[in-house]
Amino acid sequence: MTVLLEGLVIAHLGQGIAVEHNNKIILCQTLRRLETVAVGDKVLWTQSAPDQGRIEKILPRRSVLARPSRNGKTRPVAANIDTVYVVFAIEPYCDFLLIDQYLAVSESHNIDATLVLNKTDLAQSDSIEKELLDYQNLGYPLYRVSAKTASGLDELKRALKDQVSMLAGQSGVGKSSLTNAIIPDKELKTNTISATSKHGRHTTTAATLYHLTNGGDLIDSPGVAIFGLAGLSEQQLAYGYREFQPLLDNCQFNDCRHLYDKGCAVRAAAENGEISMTRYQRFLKLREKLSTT
Ligand SMILES: Nc1nc2c(ncn2[C@@H]2O[C@H](COP(=O)(O)OP(=O)(O)O)[C@@H](O)[C@H]2O)c(=O)[nH]1
Ligand SMILES: [Mg+2]
Ligand SMILES: [Zn+2]
Repeated sequence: MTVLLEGLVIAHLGQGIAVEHNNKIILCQTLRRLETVAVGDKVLWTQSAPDQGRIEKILPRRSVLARPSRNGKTRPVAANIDTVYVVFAIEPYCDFLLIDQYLAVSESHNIDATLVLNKTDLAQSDSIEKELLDYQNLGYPLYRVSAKTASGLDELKRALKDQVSMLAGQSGVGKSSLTNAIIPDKELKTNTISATSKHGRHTTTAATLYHLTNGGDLIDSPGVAIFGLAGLSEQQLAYGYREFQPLLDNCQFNDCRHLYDKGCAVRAAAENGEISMTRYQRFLKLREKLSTT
């Protein structure tokens, strides 16, 4: 009789999938009929040889982020994420349109989102504070940190405890610096995973799940376009602006685009100051971007 064991997918390797079970890493293959396994997936597997196995089943996911693949399809990359930490900084510059995009994608995938302002050791600008207050009023937590001086990092680490998290943000804001500060033994762990795969190497461009010292997991996924707008519908984008949610039913028409539509409750709320006008204007920009992706 084959015994089904439970495991956690921590990385894709050249020769298979790294599944963690009882603190050991098992190199697994998947059944052909199985849908694509993502890092963070809980799976059932059977042993085929010492430290080798076959994934038989993917257990139900709390959440999943996918990247676009061929033929307009998507490919799951990271599963069971609880919170996305949207990292931004005064330098290169605060891209609030991109921040909104990350927040909207997270919201529409039922993943919590938290803001992380990095590089607080540099001179800050007052002009961004009003935007930040708007986000906080919407219930998004904000952490102010510096990967360089370690300021604020203890608070951030406490927030990462006991959940599965991922960092997101444009290039240059300090995601790698923060990841290295949060996971000081990252290289060692990566090498351990690589050692599992005798033939193929573990590519650092692939998503990898790391356990944090004080509990909780961080999925590191460099260069993966899982926060793109592709795959998001207009309705999902509107829903992704969480302040729109209670208004959406009040629009006069069911198929309201929240543009210049007659009786649009969202536009009205932005015009009379009930919701942030700058957020609404960025929604319109993202909406336009949607139609061209
Ligand atoms: N002044 C300052 N620079 C930082 C900080 N964190 C990262 N950097 C610098 O910002 C640049 C980009 O950092 P990196 O971690 O590679 O960003 P990533 O592209 O988001 O992974 C590097 O030159 C880092 O040294 C910080 O807290 N303060
Ligand atoms: Mg990086
Ligand atoms: Zn509307």
